Amino acid sequence: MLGLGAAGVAVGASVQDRVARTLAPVGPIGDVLPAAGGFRYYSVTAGVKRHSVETHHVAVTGLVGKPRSFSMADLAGFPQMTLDKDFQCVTGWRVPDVRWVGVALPDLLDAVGVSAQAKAVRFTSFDGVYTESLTLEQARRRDVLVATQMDGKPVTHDHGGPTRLYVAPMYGYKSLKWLGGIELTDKVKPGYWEDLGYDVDAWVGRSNGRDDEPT
Ligand SMILES: Nc1nc2c(c(=O)[nH]1)N[C@H]1C(S)=C(S)[C@@H](COP(=O)(O)O)O[C@H]1N2
Ligand SMILES: [Mo]
Repeated sequence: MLGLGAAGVAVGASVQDRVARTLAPVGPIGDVLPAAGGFRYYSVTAGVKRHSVETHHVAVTGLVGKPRSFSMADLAGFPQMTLDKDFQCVTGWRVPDVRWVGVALPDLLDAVGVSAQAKAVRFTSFDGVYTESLTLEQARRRDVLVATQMDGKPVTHDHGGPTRLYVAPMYGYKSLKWLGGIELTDKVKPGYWEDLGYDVDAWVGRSNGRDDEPT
């Protein structure tokens, strides 16, 4: 493991990034040393179209009282939640202390009214391919955000802007980029990587999911 880490530093981040983009994520491989540098940019699709902040919307549909589509201005009208947290990919890299700002998902859910039959939430990306899921209980955590800012700036296109999901207590693959749709469902529909074998419950470390939830 030390050898791997040292090699990564020696060949330089750019080569390592290219390899990571090509090969990873390949599956949960336990804990390897965090690589030098920050985020990798991951996308399972090529050429994701850009959404402008003027026209972008996040639609909340499914088992809700009143489906609604939220513009960036609508989202800005909600209380804004700030979280300073490490971002960790299951393939081993981690970025310490990233600042995320956005709308706590439970506040959006309350705005549309969740039906009694709803048990889970399905998230869709406007890349047309990537999906994610949470149980309704997980989705009601206040450290699950529809994130609009990252480290003091609007979330960039490459990081999944204008809106990306940020699931603080779970591995990075839960934090779906280019968030376009939030659908309330009667059961969990496993997401893109989960269909390929990743855990549906993606808690980082030994978190039981309740220990450090902010209020
Ligand atoms: N739409 C979409 N969201 C995604 C992914 C992806 O390929 N497509 N990769 C996931 C994984 S595995 C990780 S670790 C993070 C990486 O976020 P970043 O590209 O901003 O570094 O995005 C997650 N969300
Ligand atoms: Mo990841």
